[in-house]
Amino acid sequence: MIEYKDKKIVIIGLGVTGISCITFFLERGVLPRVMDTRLNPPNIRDIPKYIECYLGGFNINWLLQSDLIVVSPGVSLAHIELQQAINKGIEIIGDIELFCRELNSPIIAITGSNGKSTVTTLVNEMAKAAGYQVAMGGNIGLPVLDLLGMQKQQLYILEISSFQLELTNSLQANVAALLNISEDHLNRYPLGINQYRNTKMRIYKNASYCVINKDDKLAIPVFNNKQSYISFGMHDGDYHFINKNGKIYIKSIYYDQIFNTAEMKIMGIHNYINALSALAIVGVLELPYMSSLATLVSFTGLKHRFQVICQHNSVKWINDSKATNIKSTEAALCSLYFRGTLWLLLGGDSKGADFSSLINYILQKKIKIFCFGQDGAKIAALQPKISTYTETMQQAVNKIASLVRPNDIVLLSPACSSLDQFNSFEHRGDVFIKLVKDIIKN
Ligand code: UMA
Ligand code: ADP
Repeated sequence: MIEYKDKKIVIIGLGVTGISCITFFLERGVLPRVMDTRLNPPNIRDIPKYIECYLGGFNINWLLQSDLIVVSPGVSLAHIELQQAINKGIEIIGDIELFCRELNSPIIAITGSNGKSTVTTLVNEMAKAAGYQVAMGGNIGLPVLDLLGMQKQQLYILEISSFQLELTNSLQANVAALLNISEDHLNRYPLGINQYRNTKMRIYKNASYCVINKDDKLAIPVFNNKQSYISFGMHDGDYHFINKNGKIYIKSIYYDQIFNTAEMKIMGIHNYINALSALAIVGVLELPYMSSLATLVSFTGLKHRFQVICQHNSVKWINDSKATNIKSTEAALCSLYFRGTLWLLLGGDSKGADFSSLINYILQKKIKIFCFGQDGAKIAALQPKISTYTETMQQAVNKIASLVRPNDIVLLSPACSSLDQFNSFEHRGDVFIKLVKDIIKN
């Protein structure tokens, strides 16, 4: 455990991470200074009056006078003021690093471009079903430092984003998994996908067991000779699929049983792959296999991930607001069979992604797109014949409602971050659900 007393500490960002960091230091008798580049950050009223706050930018003097800077994941290290602090040799870390320095219990660490929250939750449920006392946190929503305030657990299951990995050096996961790599967050990684990939790879550094995706070359690490690995993949890998009588079964090289994916409530090949990776992760812990398979059957999925809201007048409305990059939207499109027209809502902050491949895929299918938000016009301009631009998602939904016919599907799977017009992907999904409910009431 590290002693922080007598250190000058600055916390940047007043979101949930910043608040958890303030609590962490106050509990250790340290009074941090905090700053946020927004003039009116959401949690400002929760900050005790005796804590010095600087709002609306960076206070370079505070930064350069500090011994340690704790940065929230949403804040890029590329800011010139943070670069100045790095050049002066001041240590800059994130909340996961603080957590790892405090904890000496086993950690399962999960990252990837897509499927993190689904797999993290599945692993958590499987471990609980097997009788483990577990805690789950990280990028999934509950800041990891909040887990320290709870009763000590046998196992910590952490979802970790690339932003958090950038600020973490001491993670020594017992089991680490990089589920997949596809283009995302390129606005934060100006050198391209390799810069993003290298950040994600940090999850494997010092891990005892590496769980690897045999289908994704970009996600396979170079191992050191102290590490063991276990794999999953559609056709190859310790956990894989077999096709039998037109059905997809899960097979492990360690067990005789095969498991019919049709027994799962979550749909789509991407979710069957998520099931493979969750089984591979808990395979390292040697959890009872039948109990983990039972969890796969009972798991109903997470809100805002490809969830059918309702079927009304033979039109299906689906909320996939958590699809914040192109690959996740492609996964949704690959999971749908439809006889009528698919109306796809795309848009928001594209984070610098190139939408050409998605639009080419869409062109081959009977899909009409409605684009909204900050990058909506840019996306719609790629194929104007099949695209309509509206300023807001609300306008798009109302237009679509007047056009749908029986057997159509309306899918919100925006391939973009929500923060240009909403507080979060949950907020965007909840607004969509309310709009749909209002439409079917009238
Ligand atoms: N802020 C600045 N300057 C900036 C950016 C942000 O001062 O340039 C301030 C904001 O004004 C705000 C605070 O920082 O007051 C927000 O901090 P934050 O953006 O780091 O967000 P938190 O509320 O602390 O939530 C973070 C993660 N957010 C991001 O990585 C953007 C949450 O993941 C995570 O659940 C939470 O920590 C707990 O670990 C969200 C996310 O979108 C869901 N993650 C990305 C993703 O999944 O794709 C990586
Ligand atoms: P993350 O936490 O990485 O964002 P989620 O499990 O929350 O992952 O899912 C986010 C989005 O990605 C949803 O739209 C979901 O349908 C889709 N998705 C889930 N798993 C995968 C996968 N393995 N490959 C591609 N897309 C996926």
